Amino acid sequence: MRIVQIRKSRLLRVVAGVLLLVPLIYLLFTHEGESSSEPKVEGSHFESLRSKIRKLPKLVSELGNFEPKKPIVRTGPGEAGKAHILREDQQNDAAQSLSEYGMNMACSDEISLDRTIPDTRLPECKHWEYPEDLPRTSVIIVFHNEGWSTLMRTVHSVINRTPPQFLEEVLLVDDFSSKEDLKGKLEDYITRFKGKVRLIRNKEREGLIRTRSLGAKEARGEVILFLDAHCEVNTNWLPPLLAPIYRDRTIMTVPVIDGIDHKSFEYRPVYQDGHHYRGIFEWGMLYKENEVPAKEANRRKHNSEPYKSPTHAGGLFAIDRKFFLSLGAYDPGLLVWGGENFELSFKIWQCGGSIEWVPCSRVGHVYRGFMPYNFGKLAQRKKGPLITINYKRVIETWFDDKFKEYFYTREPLARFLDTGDISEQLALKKKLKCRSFQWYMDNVAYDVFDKFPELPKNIHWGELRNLASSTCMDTLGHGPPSLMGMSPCHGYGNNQLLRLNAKGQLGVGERCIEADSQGIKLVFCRLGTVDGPWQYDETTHTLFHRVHKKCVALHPQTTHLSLMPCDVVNTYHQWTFKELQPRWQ
Ligand code: UD2
Ligand code: MN
Repeated sequence: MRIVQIRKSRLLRVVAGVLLLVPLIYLLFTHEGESSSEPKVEGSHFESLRSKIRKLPKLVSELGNFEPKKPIVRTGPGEAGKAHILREDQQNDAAQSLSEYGMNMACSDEISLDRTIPDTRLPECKHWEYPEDLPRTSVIIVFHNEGWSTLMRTVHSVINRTPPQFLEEVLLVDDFSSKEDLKGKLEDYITRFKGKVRLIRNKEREGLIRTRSLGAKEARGEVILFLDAHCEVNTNWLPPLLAPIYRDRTIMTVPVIDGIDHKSFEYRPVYQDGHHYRGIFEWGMLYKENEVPAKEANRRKHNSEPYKSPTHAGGLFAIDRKFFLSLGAYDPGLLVWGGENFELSFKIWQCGGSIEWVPCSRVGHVYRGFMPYNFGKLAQRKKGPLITINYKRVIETWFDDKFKEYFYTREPLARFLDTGDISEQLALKKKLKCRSFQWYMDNVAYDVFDKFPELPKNIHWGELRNLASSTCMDTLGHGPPSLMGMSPCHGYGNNQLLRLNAKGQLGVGERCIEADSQGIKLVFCRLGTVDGPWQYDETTHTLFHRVHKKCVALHPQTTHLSLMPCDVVNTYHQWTFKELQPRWQ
């Protein structure tokens, strides 16, 4: 229904435009390409940022106008994006650097900063012709104690694979790194780029979120484009990201991310060939991806065209600088790391913009094994897990009450967290006349419910204590699939925080507890359902499995759990839920 309405109103506007600007008919009807965007919010604050007269990209039979004329062939370690395997006698250095940086810097250091990588795009991508007058761009790279060669390979790849007329600058923003080689040596090194690469430094640790906002303010380009400090941009990556923004300044664009192995630096796609994914979330605000729904995929004429996405992973995207700043950049109350991707996504969509993922733009990113840095002083000032505080700030600002409840159902302890003052965020939302979260769910993120349905309330939550042993059921820190175990009840934390919902699902974090002949197991929850087999009886204190018709029992003198024929007077079959207190109070 809504789509039809939108199309109609668009048609009216096009007709009006044609009458007023007859010479533009030629442009409107001779340029095949990205299907034009639907108006997001009628009469929105940002209407003036949309252009109806721009040239659109066009699919041509010859090579596209910004394609390299012939491929560069090089030989050496890691060339063509191949894995580079170190010798036995280098393994100590490799292990040491892996623990310091979360990636194998000993390996990266042996690979050329100008190495070649495979072109992972759909073949069709080589045949798009883009406007010649795209906006100039500041590529902003914020970093905190990153490895030298990965940081510089990011810069080299941008310089090597970007049409210079669109590259205003590469802006490096140092978030108070302490590593020696990121000091004077870095300043000397970038002089070779003759002013194209600029470096600014924070006077204290700000975290990546504030550092990006600072970079945006400092940038000189019309468009700003963020990259993590361990990326390699792929062939002809920039024009496809700029084309939608050029047409409509309220579109934020996101490249498709390839993986660079953190141990071998092999470059490889993470998505199955030809399949398109987009960013969504689950109700605990963990970032998830979903295959693009047919409704969205079919809206386009060509499979290599951009498609709309509810959200994005966070690291890599392009946006009109003034548009970003008019949205208040990132909420300055978000600390260090996490949740900013949702804040920006909700804000963009609800306040009249949109997000498009661009299959013809590919950028490699090193996914680290673990986070090598701590959160510094900023984290110590805050009580409670900082990332969850960020999530709470975001949902308290952008969710409607009904949706806030889903978050608190999934993260019961978050209710106790102090988000700080969000009145300025709420004022901005009002000022920009932003739409409700319900609107966003209905029109943009409609596929979230397919995977993560509305959450029924928790009937019980907290630690699950066995009456015989007085110990608690515990994930023991293992991931799924694994057996649940028992350990001393510690009254806080996530490993013992269980939730039994009104439909019988027993959850721990984003995971679920099920049972089979081997025992009581931690498993991946079945997507698309919030139902489960469990029933807790408050008088007998038993936890009953409705399918197997048995009860959860602890084996005496062990930590082994299994389903047994129910014995309501046996304390090994008896359990109590007790709500937890947050550790930070
Ligand atoms: C992902 C995003 C990342 C960011 C984060 C959530 C991708 C590929 N990456 O985590 O960009 O959105 O989710 O917030 O989508 N940094 C600082 N100061 C700090 C900490 C980090 O400048 O205090 C820099 C860091 O050097 C890097 C960038 O911020 O260049 C992102 O950090 P990350 O690579 O550790 O984050 P990642 O990829 O795990
Ligand atoms: Mn990263």
